[in-house]
Amino acid sequence: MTQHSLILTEQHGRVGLIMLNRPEALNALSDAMGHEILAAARAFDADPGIGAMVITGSSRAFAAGADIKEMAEKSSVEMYQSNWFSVWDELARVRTPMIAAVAGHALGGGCELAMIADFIIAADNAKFGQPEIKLGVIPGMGGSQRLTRAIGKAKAMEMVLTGRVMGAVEAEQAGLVARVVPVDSLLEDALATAAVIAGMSKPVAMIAKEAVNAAFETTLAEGVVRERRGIYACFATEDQKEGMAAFTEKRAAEFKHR
Ligand code: CO8
Repeated sequence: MTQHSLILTEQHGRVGLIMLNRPEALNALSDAMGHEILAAARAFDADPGIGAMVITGSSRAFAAGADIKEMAEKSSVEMYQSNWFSVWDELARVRTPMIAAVAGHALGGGCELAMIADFIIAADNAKFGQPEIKLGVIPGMGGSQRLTRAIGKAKAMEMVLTGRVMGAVEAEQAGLVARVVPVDSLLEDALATAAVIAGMSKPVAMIAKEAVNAAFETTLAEGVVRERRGIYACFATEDQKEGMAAFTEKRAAEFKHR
């Protein structure tokens, strides 16, 4: 385990784990914490020995939002000039698959951080919400966009306009989370799921992530073109040859790039 000032990181085989570690503030996401998370994610991304990542908080709070106390007195000009929150755009560009393992509060920036990850596994006590409107602001880390794409306009609009919090079961039914698991087995489950991904070819997993993400950013026709380019690129890897040879030879694939 490596202790940073606001996060902890660990390596579990080929899985990189990032744990938010600011319990006294329910993991409120300060600017410094954002930079630590980005640096850790980039280090795992650049490491060929890491094939997937998990980001998690505590059983009480994944993250209760961006740090309200840090932002409260900021001016609009300061935010513009420092490009406040752009660190989160950089995190969304990390190419290694990332799972958010969410227990407890995932509010405001916490919900947005979970949605920046590639998918969410939620504990049964998870609570998702975009309560910014109660503070006189709106989501600022992509929440109005990612939540709407994840659960549709009706529910997203209701949550963003009222600040209503959604429990884990509703979040799964709405398509915000992939799966709900008991809080005590959340991390184990997320690490096991990440290990499955990390057992695949890393470049192929990156191409797959890029293809699914294209569905959020482009038209269907453009997305299909990107997918097609992605699969042609797979055929340039040794791992495609190995994966298909292993199938024919009725054995497990031994991917080179994992
Ligand atoms: N920021 C800073 N500190 C926080 C935050 C936060 N988001 N959330 C909790 N804390 C702190 C509390 O202030 C408290 O500290 P202290 O003991 O020093 O008073 C400590 O964490 C524990 O919190 P509570 O005592 O409130 O714990 P409860 O169990 O009673 O309540 C809640 C838990 C319901 C989660 C409550 O803490 C809460 O409502 N937190 C705020 C949730 C929220 O509004 N989040 C959205 C924040 S705004 C945002 O994320 C995006 C803003 C976009 C701006 C765009 C700019 C470009």
